[in-house]
Amino acid sequence: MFIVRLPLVSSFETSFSVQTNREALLLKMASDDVCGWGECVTSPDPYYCYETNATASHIIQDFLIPVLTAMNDFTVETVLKNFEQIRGHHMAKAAVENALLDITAKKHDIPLFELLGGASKKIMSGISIGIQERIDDLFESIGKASDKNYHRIKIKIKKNKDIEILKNVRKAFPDIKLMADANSDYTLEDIHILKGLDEFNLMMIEQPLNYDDIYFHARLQKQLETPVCLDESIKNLNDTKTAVELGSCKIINIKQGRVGGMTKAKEIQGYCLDNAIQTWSGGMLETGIGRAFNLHLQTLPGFVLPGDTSETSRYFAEDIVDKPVTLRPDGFIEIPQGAGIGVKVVSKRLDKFKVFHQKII
Ligand code: OSB
Ligand code: MG
Repeated sequence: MFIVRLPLVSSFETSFSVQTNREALLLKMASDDVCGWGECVTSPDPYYCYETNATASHIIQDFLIPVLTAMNDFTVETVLKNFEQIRGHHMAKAAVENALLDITAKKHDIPLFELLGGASKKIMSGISIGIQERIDDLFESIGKASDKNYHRIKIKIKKNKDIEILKNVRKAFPDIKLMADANSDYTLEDIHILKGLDEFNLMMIEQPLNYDDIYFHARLQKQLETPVCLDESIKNLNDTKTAVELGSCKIINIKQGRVGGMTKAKEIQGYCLDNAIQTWSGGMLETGIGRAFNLHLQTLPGFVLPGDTSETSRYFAEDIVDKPVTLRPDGFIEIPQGAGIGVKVVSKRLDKFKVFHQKII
């Protein structure tokens, strides 16, 4: 288990925090001579969800790894079955599942997307731009992203940094594919503000209401033309079914790291596909390891919308893996080549950015 701290090229402000670096918990697992990597999407703080690097480290060491060591023989499916005894902690589970999948694909000498049953294809790009102090800085970031042909641009909003800003952005960029992410900053009492979003032709409004709410989002969606997209509220397939049955959203942001890993994410996208809910792959400012998983995930058929997958240089001056993710001139991203996740951890850079290292078994 490693924790690395990578400085972000620019600070990232949301309605819940300002991040200046990405402190990522990484897992390295070995089986025979094959080595796999997983990334946990937790942060040091519980501001996006209750899991943190410390809780994930505890759950991984004291509960998840002991599940593995108690099994003589296992597959990813049987491991996930045995993980069910441990409630919640989806981010911790995803990190372990990710490493096991990387190993499995490498043992078969196939790319991860093939193991998942995805199609070999180029992946759409998207960028998530944090709340800016000055509107000129926001315009500059949007202009740059638009010039690079990002397939859609998401801006973070919060109360009092919403309608006026979106009005100005739409005036300056009438044609871009645009959406807004509120990270739970509103309640139904703010319906007058949220209804105001309808005039900006947004692809969607992401997670407007409380982080664990599904019911009130359904009341909201009935009153909005703008599609509601759920992020924080969806932790598993059951939440997805609840949201679909209640009509809480038209779109779901599937972060594999948030829902317990690639296998669970695949189940959710399959259910959404059958129920006419569009999905896309979200991001958590992952290092190149987590980003590679997110890229492979998007080869599955449900991922019809561009996700939060940007090029490496949008996040870090130097990442711990090679090759970095880059955008093609048409804005698409290639799936990393090679067995497993297809990116290689550069040990010199791991050493450079490492703030913690512990051997578990
Ligand atoms: O709500 O989607 C979010 C980053 C950290 C925590 C939550 C979110 C985000 C992002 C960034 O929007 C997505 C990315 O580019 O990785
Ligand atoms: Mg979000």
